[in-house]
Amino acid sequence: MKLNGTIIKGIGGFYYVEAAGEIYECKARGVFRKERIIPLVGDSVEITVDEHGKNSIDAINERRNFFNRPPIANVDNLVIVSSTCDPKPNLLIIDRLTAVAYHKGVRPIIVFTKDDLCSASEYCDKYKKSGIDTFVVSNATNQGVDEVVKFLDGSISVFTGNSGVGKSSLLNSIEPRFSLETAEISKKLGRGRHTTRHVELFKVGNGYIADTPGFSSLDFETNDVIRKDELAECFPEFSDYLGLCKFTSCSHINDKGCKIAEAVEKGEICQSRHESYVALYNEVKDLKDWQL
Ligand SMILES: Nc1nc2c(ncn2[C@@H]2O[C@H](COP(=O)(O)OP(=O)(O)OP(=O)(O)O)[C@@H](O)[C@H]2O)c(=O)[nH]1
Ligand SMILES: [Mg+2]
Ligand SMILES: [Zn+2]
Repeated sequence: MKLNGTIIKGIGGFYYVEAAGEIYECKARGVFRKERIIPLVGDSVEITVDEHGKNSIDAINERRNFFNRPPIANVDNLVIVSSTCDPKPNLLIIDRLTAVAYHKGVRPIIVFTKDDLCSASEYCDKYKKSGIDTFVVSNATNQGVDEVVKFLDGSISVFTGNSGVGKSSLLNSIEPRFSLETAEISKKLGRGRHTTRHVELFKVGNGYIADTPGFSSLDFETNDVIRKDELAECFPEFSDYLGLCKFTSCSHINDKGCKIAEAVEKGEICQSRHESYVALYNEVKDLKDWQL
């Protein structure tokens, strides 16, 4: 029997495909390995269901988009989860992820967790001002969780963020029957233990939400490089000023007659957002086309 479905999880060479309301354990056909195509969670696939349970993924439909980190395809919303404390937000990571999302045509959303421990208002204001949909929750009291659920309904959303920020906890707040494993922060290390070990899509309302393993700030790196001339467009709050700078070659760092630098000076653009822009720009400024 042939079916169309969605990969919801991949573990140890097996892929779990939801098709026609059932979940099928499948192996990818050898041809993918030969062509070095790695099926991703979120992939829309054609499968053959075998009487003896030897199901196979026969074809992967074209991806609308995909991320290397976390590895997932066909995403509507990249939900950047960040805790107000334990661990504190890393603004460069948040800003890198929002830029990568815009670059791929995916909507970034920021959710600040642990509002019961430390207030999220300072962070929330910063990102709302920057034109990014931002929510505040507490997984301890469930405050703010309903708004997130409503906002994400009907789409495919992916939770990403450092280890220990509360991605799995938030999914449990959304749907307690998921009972995902969560961790107490390892205070001694100053960062969370990696609790979640694989990417998995969960059905929530009329959409899906993926839990993913967190990363630690230290090993954060991305293959999703944005060229320097495309970077400013990945900061929505820059858009009103783009094209108005004195020089068309403006790098929007501290160039003479730069309208973006002026807007930062006047407090119209958040300074930390501009600092992240400069950091990301400096990472890629010397890369040659062939390195991208
Ligand atoms: N007080 C409080 N604690 C929270 C909140 N959200 C999560 N926690 C705690 O933070 C710790 C880490 O939460 P997890 O949900 O495991 O974090 P994670 O992002 O899934 O981490 P990884 O799976 O390692 O990437 C756990 O001890 C949670 O109980 C919150 O809103 N308030
Ligand atoms: Mg987790
Ligand atoms: Zn400029």
